[in-house]
Formats: sequence, structure tokens, C-alpha cells
Amino acid sequence: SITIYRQDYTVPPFLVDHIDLTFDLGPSVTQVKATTRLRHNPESESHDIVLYGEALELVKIVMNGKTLAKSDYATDNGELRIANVPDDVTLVVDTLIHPDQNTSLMGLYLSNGNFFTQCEAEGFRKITWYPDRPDVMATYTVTIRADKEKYPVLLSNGNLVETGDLPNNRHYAVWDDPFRKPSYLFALVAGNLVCREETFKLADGRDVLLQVWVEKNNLDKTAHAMESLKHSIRWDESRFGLELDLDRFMIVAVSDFNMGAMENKGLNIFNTRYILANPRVATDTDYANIESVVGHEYFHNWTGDRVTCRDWFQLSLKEGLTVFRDQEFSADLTGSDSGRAVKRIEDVRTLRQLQFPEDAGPMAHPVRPDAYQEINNFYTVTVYEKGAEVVRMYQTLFGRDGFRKGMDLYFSRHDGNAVTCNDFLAAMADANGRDLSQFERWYSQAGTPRVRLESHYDEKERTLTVSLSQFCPPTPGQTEKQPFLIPFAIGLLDSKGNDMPLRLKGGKDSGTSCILELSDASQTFTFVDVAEKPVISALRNFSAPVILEYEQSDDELLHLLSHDSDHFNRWEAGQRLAARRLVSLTKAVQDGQPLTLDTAFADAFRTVLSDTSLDAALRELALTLPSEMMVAERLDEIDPHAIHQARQFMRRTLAEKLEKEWRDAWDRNRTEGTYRPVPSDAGKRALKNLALSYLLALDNPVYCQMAIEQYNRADNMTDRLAALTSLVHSGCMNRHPEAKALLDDFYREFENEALVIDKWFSLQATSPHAGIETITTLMEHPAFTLKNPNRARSLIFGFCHNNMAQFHAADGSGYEFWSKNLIELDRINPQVAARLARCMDQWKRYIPSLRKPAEQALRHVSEQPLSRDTREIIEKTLS
Ligand code: B3K
Ligand code: ZN
Repeated sequence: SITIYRQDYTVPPFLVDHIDLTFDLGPSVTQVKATTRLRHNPESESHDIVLYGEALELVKIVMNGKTLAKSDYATDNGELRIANVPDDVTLVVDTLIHPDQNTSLMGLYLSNGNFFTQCEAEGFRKITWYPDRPDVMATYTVTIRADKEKYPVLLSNGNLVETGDLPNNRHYAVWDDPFRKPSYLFALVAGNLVCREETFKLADGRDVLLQVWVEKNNLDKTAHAMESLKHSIRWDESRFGLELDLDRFMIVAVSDFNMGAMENKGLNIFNTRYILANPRVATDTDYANIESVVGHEYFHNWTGDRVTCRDWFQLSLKEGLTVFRDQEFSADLTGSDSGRAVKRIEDVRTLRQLQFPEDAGPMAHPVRPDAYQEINNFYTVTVYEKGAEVVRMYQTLFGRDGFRKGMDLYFSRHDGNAVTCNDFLAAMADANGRDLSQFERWYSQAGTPRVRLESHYDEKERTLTVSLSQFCPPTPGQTEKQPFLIPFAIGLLDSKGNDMPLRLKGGKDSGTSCILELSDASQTFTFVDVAEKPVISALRNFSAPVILEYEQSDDELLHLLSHDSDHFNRWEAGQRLAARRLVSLTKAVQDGQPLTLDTAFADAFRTVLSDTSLDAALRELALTLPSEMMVAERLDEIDPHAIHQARQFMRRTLAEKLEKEWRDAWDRNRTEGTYRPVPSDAGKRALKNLALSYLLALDNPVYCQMAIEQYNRADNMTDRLAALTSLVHSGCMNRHPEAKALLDDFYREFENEALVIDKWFSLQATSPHAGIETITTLMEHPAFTLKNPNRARSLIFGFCHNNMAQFHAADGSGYEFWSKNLIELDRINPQVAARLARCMDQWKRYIPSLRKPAEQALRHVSEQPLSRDTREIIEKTLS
């Protein structure tokens, strides 16, 4: 495969002013006519027009009125080059495409008989020959023609300017998008759909039309998406002064979709998973995800669409920034400090669980990658979530106001253009009068920095010295790293648990929390007037995406757990106490030693559980043990079974020791009245359902019965699914015929709700009792199909990614299952397959007995014909 390098960027030789697209839609054959006005780019030395195309049937190309002969252009490897072209050119390209054969779900494809497009990153080239690169921005006019009965709804970007009838029961619609955009933001939808719509008043008084389009049977699940959209519009107005620039904003839900959603200008297309909700079918988590993804795609209208990326290496320019914006949106919408903390904890948990391992594995890459073979493989947690942390650090350094100034400058400089991460950095630097050249290393260097903290309290001088040193381990292609600029938030607690006033030597008072700027390999900071030996609350609110190495005693951590004014660090202290024990329990399992858990730890958990002054949501987070993946992260060698046993032991022990308190928590956190997906109620449900899952670890028939009753009484999916999951994942399922019947009941009840059936597959695939036979049987279920990404993910990814104990079966059967399905999936949908390929990222760290079958499975895959997507991942994983 060919590797593309960031440093090889050259400007496009020709720019496009306008493109006219006409689609004659048919499922097996669609005709596409593209009329493009091109103009030579004075910044380019080349006079060649370069177009990209994939899986297209070229009918003809006409340039300035003359049909080109084959000898007038050269095609090679998806590129079509017309050499030595005059400055102004009109190009008419006629092509045929075959949507019904398109299983990759890139370009134009069918889902339940309706037409949809997905063009990011390079899908437009599956529609027509075009300079399909993000720095070529044009205005679009799109004419769609189709059978009127089968495809009554015809949508594209921008404003609807004309509709009408055509002979042979066909009709047409013309859409005009006045905003210049790159081809990756183009979209078309045609089919039998209905919408929920509303007129909405913007801050400047303009009325806009908002629509959420779905299949007819889903109209009753669109209210929450519409609410979320309105909240998003208001939020961007008030927090960033950014207003909707179109008269109409449309969202469409589709059930076959490779990822979460897509920010096409004025016509966002979503995976149904992030739109459809009502209490019967959606959980609290679904509601929260919908809110944040609707927000995310809406926020892209400015950070992505109005200002876009110069090239795909700059992807984090829009993604990191937009994730940061959606995180802040969700946090603000909770309306409370503890709500913000809950959101922050969840986001950091994702980062640590998914991004830290990526940064430490074979696919590690900088937030702004230097090279790729297949760009779709770089829509990663590093580009997205670490990218968001990098953006967050500007706000941590400059405050909300300073950050806003930087944003304003960014838009005033770059609106309507395709720019780079460095342009964003420059806007932040200039607006705040700071030299940020060192900060750029966050974009260029991969790997998670480790920050070591050592402290010394001088009782006589009443000073506290804090020494910070940083080190970033090597990553593929980067052996040496330069120090990062790390904003390190810190606070000091006295023995009563109160925040102490902070004063840095030579500086002024800094309140009770301050940011130390670590820029050298190591630095020392001295606090003066420190009245007693404090307990240090380090890296508050997770102020930088680093691994903190600071050995605090159990007593200090317990002190932080009960008193820290920084909610994040209270949670963190509990996690560190638990993780420390999980690591030693894992070793004990491996050495065949007896397993024990100290009373002090159980007591600390009891105190948190009973502390009703703490929000239920925060208690739930604090009492959820670090995941098996998180424990694996702390070990040099991964022994999945030992980790699983250690964690199960800790859960069971905490269930036993806190049995009464769990019962109380289950009793007292029932929500009253009709279901509302608001944070306070969702928090209660989360705590109640955590309590239930602990109680079910006790193998007591009374609790199985309790779960069965919760299932039967539930008036919402959160409680129903939690009860069913706890039953399946605990031993109850096998001992209670009644419990087993619930799985069938659930299936029958929700047979016609695809997203709920996904949950049904996934809760079984992730069960610690689900061996390879269970999974194989589920694969044969009539409702299973590899072709639908959501379905494939629910079962196969559920098992390979989220069922550590079973996937890593000693006989290698899990890995064999993985390779077989990966190969099959790759022939259908390379993008989804390449995600599945990532399951083996960590194989070199497995214990030796697993490493062998893992390598075998990887080698077997690498010997097959593979897509560019999957090939890149497998080769990097093996290298
Ligand atoms: N920008 C899209 C992702 C497109 C992925 C292409 N493989 C969704 C988002 O981040 O909003
Ligand atoms: Zn995005």
C-alpha cells in the first residue's frame, strides 16, 4: 500500500467555484452528471487537473464543450489527470454508479430501500470524478430525480429552490447550498421518510426550520433529538456567539451507518442509534449520547464546515475542537457543578480506557498524524478524545474568556477557509499574547507523558516544595521526545480536609487551586506559608492528558476520597485505592495465593455509598470498579483471566461486606413518577442498578427474584435492561428458569426495534458466562447479519472488545472466531472490519500462552487478500 505523508502537501492546481450535480436515482443504476467550473490556482505551478474516482463507470468527460478522447487524459490508481489545461475550464463528467452493490456504506448506498450518502473522508470519489480533497471548496447546486412513489422525499444540502413532476411517475427537487464547502460535506438523501419539524427563533430574530427525518415507524422517537438540537443552537449562540447560518437545518436517521453521525452542511446524517429515543426503547445513556452527538454534529457547522481542514492530517482541527465543544455543552446542560464533574469523569474514563492504550500500542500516532495509508483508520480516540484534551488545555491555561478570545480570532481570520492545527494554535497564542511554540508538541508527539511528583514539607520554614518531572515513552517512529507544556492543577488539603490558601514563592495568592506550568523535563515549585503538612490534590480535574506517578499512601487517598473539594479527584482517589488492590489481587491469583480484601477499603466504599450528601451519580461512579481494561493497563503482562478473577473477587467481597447498604441504595434510589432522562433521575437509576448488580454477585435467590421483579415492573429501558443484564451476567440466569425466560420475552417484546435487538445481542455477547458456543449460536440467529454495522458491532465487537474473560480463551478459540469474522467482514465493509482488527492491538503484552495463538490468528489474517483499511492495521499490529 501507498503511504501518504503530511510533509508532502501541495496546494491544489485548480480550484472549483461551483459544481452542478444531477442525479437520476435508481437502486441498480444511478446516473450522475457533474458540471464543474474550475479555475487555475495562482499558488500552484502545475496546470494539470487531477480528479479522484473509485468504482465509477465513466460515460464521458466534456471539457469546454469538447468530448475528451481516452488519450486526452491519464488514469492511474484512482487518479484522473488532464495535463496542461487553460486557466478557466468547465468540465462535464457523466458517470454511472451502482448503489445496490455498495456494501462499504461510503459514497451513495441503500439502507432499507432508501438512498443515503457518506462522503467523509474520501467517499465523494465514489460518486463522481472530482478534486475530492478538503481544501477545494465550492458552492453546490444539486438536482435529484427519482420515482415519486418510492422516493417521495428528496434532500440535499442548503436551501430547497424548486420541485416538480417529471414523466413516468418521476419527480425532482433542486437544492442550492450558498456556502462554499469541500466535497466531503456533500449529502443526498432520497426515500420514503417522514419528519418532525419546528420553526425556531434564533438570537438575531430569524426564524429557521428544524427537521428530524426518520422512517415512519420511528416518528414517535424523535422528540429528544429535536430538543437536543434546539439546546445545541442556543448553547452555541450564548457560549461562543455562533449562530446558525442557514434557513433550514435537517437531521436524517439511517440504520446502516459506519459510525455515529456526519456533519454534512445543513443535512446531518445520523446512525439511528444517536437519534431514536423514547422511554420504552432507550436508556439514560442513550439519551445522553443523543444529546451529545446531536450537539457535536451541530457544532461542526462552525468548527468543521465554515472553517474546515486543509488536509486530512489536520483532522483534529475540527474533531478535537468539536469534541471539546460537545463535552462542554453536555457539562453546561447538567446545570450543576457535580453534573459537570460527572461528565468530566466519564470523559476521562473513556480517554484512559481507550486512548491511553492506543498511545501505548502499535497504532500510536500524534494528534496530528504524520503519515497514513488509509485515512479512515485515523478517526481515532487520539485524534478525537486526546485532541479534545489538547483544546481543553488552552482553556485551562487562558481561562474561559481567553479561550473565547482565541476562538473569535480564529473565526475572524479563517471563516470560509481550509486551515491547519497550527492556524488554530496561532489564533489562541495571538489572542492571549503568548508564545505557544512549545505547546505545538501536543500535536506532533505521540505517546502519553508521565509526570512524576515528589514533595517535601519543611515544618520549620512552613514551605512545601513540589518537584514535577516529565517523561514520554517512545512510540513507533518517534524515539526521542521533547518536554511538553503541561498545565498541572494542584490544591492542598489540611488535616480537616479543608482547602488551604495557596501562595507560590515570590508570587501572589492563588486561591485554593492553581495551575503550575511544567515546561522543562523537571521543575520545582515552592509554596510558602503552608501552615501544616498538607495532603496534595494533584492534577485536579485532570488538567492534562498525562499519567500521574505519585505514590500517595492509603491514608492520604482516603483523606482525598472523603474531603477533596475537587469532585474529580475524590473519584480519582477511590479509583487509585481500588486499582492498587486489583493489581495485587491479580498477582495473587497468578501465584495461587489466597485472596483477601482489607476492611479499611471496604469501609471507605461504605462511607461513600451511605453519604447521601453526594449526588447519586457521583456515588455510582466512585463505586464502579476500574474496568478489566484499566487494570490491564497497569500491568506489564496481561493475564485476562487473572484480572477477571481478581475483579470478580473484589465485587463479591464488596457485595458481602456492604450487603445492607446496597439493599438500602436499591430501595431508596427508585425514581418517582413518569420517566425523565434528567441527570438527577438518571443518577439515581445508575446507583440503584449498580447496587442490583453487586447484590446479584451474592448468588442469593432472593436477589435474583428482586431483579426479575424489577424487569417486570420497569416502565423504562434503563431499569429493564439493567435488570436483564445483571441476571445474564450473574449466575442467576443458569439457575433460574424464570430468569432465562426473560431473555426470550425481551426479544419478542422488541422484535421490531432494531436498536433494542442490538442491546439483546450485546448483553449476551459481553456476559462472562458466554463462551464461544453461545456466540456461535447467536451468530446463527435469524436476526443476525454482518451487513448491518450496528448488529455486527453488538455481537462481534461486544465479544472481542468487551468480554475479556471469554475472548481470551486459553485454546485460542476466541482469536480464531475473530480472524474468521474479520476476513468475512472485510469483504463487505472495510471500514468496520478495520475497527474489528484493532481488537488485537495489545497482543504483544499478553501472557506467553496467549501470545502464540494470537500471533497465529494475526498471521492467518495477513495471508488473505485484504482491503487497504484492514491491511494497514494488521501490518502495524504485527510489526
Ligand atoms: N466527521 C464524522 C466522521 C466521519 C468518519 C469517516 N470515516 C463524524 C464526526 O466526527 O462528527
Ligand atoms: Zn466530529
